[in-house]
Amino acid sequence: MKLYDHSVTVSSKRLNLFLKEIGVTDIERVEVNVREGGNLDQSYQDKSVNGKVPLLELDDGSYLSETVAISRYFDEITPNDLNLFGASTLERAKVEMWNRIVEIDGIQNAFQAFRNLSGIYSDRENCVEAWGEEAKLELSCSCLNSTSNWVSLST
Ligand SMILES: N[C@@H](CCC(=O)N[C@@H](CS)C(=O)NCC(=O)O)C(=O)O
Repeated sequence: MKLYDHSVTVSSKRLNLFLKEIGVTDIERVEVNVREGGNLDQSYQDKSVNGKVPLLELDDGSYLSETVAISRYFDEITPNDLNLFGASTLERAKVEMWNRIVEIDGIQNAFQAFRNLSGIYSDRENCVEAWGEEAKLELSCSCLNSTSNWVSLST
């Protein structure tokens, strides 16, 4: 197996935190500098359905994209009793609920605010300042900013 990632990015950090937690340390890695366009060339695009990092290359030559999908894969092939995706029907449903809220209301808005306001990917997309401002506002108004929700997230 080979993991393509760019360690400074949020999605790679998110996956690497998960891997560290379940004790996966000995995986071959390829650093793809997405900020310099390392993910834009055809050979990378051919491997990845969304053209982003992280990306896992499996031993049979197939590929898996998306942080949560890759985390789930490692969780199932790595013996551990942490049950980070939940141990019961209700726990698994709650993990799924929070994952979707964090991704849709949190990470997506944070990404759009960062990308559109900083212009970091202006080599590959139109950066729209108003979109960045709106995403920043959405993030600050989202249910993720409620202290009581943080308490239930951690329990
Ligand atoms: N939903 C995807 C998001 C992946 C993603 O957006 N990765 C960013 C880095 S955080 C990336 O590769 N950006 C390069 C680009 O958009 O060209 C996941 O969780 O894996």
